[in-house]
Amino acid sequence: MEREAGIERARAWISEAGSVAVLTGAGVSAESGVPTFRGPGGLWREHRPEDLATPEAFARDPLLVWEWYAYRRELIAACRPNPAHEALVRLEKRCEDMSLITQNVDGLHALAGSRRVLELHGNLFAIRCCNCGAERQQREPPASLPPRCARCGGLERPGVVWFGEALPGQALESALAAVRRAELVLVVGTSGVVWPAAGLLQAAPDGCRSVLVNLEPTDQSEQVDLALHGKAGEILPGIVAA
Ligand code: BV8
Ligand code: ZN
Repeated sequence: MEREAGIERARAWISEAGSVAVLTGAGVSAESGVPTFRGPGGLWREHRPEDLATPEAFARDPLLVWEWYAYRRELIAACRPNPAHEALVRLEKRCEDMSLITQNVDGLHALAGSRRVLELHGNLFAIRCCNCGAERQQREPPASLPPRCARCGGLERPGVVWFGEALPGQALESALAAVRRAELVLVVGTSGVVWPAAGLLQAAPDGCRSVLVNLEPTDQSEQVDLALHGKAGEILPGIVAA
């Protein structure tokens, strides 16, 4: 289908749906300057995730892992929401029941003004004590690396979900419930390879329509009713227009 016709169809489906679940990945923030993980220039091209984004890596070398996160925190602190994030804010305002489920740790949905965001993989600006569990939000760089807990002196870690770790239970349950009651699921800017987030689309009920927005086809393109290829920052403003 021609792109304009696809956008038109998605726009009609969205305006008919009472309940919408949106699943986002790194591609939604690409136009803000946040590097994606697996594409050209993706973060995993230079670093193996198993070297840096696992509890084992952190146990082995907390300073190395923290240096990588400090670099990403600094890069992302300078990034601003783009028209894709902004379109999803408008959709939330208009839609009776919308859930924004994100794998992103950059916080840009909230910064854009989305009120209800389910962060499945945590947040880059959260810092949690490995010893007492105290968690804080801090955008400024830690004074020294690796940071230590002000309460108990324990080693602190980034408040993100690493490979092999369970996702935050409440966020995952709410995400699953949102997809199960959705009349439309919109999947934006994710390669769809990281579980359990990648499995959420399959929880959509019979009769639920599904739309995918991505620069290129992914494994999930086959699973949706409509796949739109192009930049999220160009396509989303079109499909949520009143
Ligand atoms: C768990 C946070 C169990 C930290 C991240 C083998 C088979 C199946 C599963 C597994 C397996 N081996 C292991 C697993 C499980 C594993 C997994 O899925 N591995 C995969 C890789 C095989 N999953 C886990 O370990 C999860 N936990 O299973 O726990 C458990 C249960 C109970 C008790 C204990 C344990 C935890 C996964 C969390 C991993 N954390 N990061 C950090 O950021 O440092 S994952 C990382 O990938 C990112 O955070 C991101 O959220 C996630 C997904 O990536 P995407 O967002 O999709 O990004 P990607 O770069 O891949 O794609 C970007 C897309 O955008 C592309 O398609 C591109 O075309 C598109 N794009 C680019 N520009 C644009 C665009 N689209 C539109 N517009 C544009 N402008
Ligand atoms: Zn502590």
